[in-house]
Amino acid sequence: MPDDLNTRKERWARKMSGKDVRVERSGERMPPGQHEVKDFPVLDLGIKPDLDDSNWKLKIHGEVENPVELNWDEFSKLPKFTDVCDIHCVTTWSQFDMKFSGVAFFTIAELVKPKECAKHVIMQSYDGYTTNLTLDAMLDDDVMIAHSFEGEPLSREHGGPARVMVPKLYAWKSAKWIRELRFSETDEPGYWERRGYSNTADPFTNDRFSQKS
Ligand SMILES: Nc1nc2c(c(=O)[nH]1)N[C@H]1C(S)=C(S)[C@@H](COP(=O)(O)O)O[C@H]1N2
Ligand SMILES: [Mo]
Repeated sequence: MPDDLNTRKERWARKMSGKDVRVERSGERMPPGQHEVKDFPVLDLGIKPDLDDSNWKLKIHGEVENPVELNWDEFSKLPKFTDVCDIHCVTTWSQFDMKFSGVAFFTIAELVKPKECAKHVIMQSYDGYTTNLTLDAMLDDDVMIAHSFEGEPLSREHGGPARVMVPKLYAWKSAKWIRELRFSETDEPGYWERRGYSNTADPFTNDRFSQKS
């Protein structure tokens, strides 16, 4: 199902050229069991961390050659791109044509240089939330650390100053108020993954819950 890394890298390079490019997919646009909304609902654990340019930091570490801790200034200087994506929440709402700008996860990976053994990325947020994905899923060309939505700085309720966006998967994989990205050899289920939600979270295969009984 996923394209090979070179194909994604080529698409990513095109995105970095400055045009707004829609996330590419084929087939039906609305995943099974979803309905369309227009009001960008807010969903989280109820804690909305008070962060701004002065106290936000992003630590990127684990199985990498070059671990870094970026402050806002350093993060802001990384190359950015804009993408238009659809968002699918497991609670059945989907919203189309959401325009986010941010730093591609590809750019982050090139900066820290994952070791050969790195296979998973564990995301940790300022509100205590965690979620996990394979490095392969994170290296899709549309995955970004987003800092703006529709041309405005990302609001606090939607995870500002910066959140992960993984548009092709259910939105619980898109950690708001991102604090740490840890590259790992082994998988580590996050907050919802430990509570029965799917590890892979693909809306198009109705992949909502863990298969384990
Ligand atoms: N830090 C953090 N990120 C989070 C969550 C959370 O509780 N804390 N909730 C997740 C869930 S379940 C969803 S559906 C999306 C919702 O993002 P939104 O509030 O911007 O719509 O954020 C995800 N990221
Ligand atoms: Mo959610």
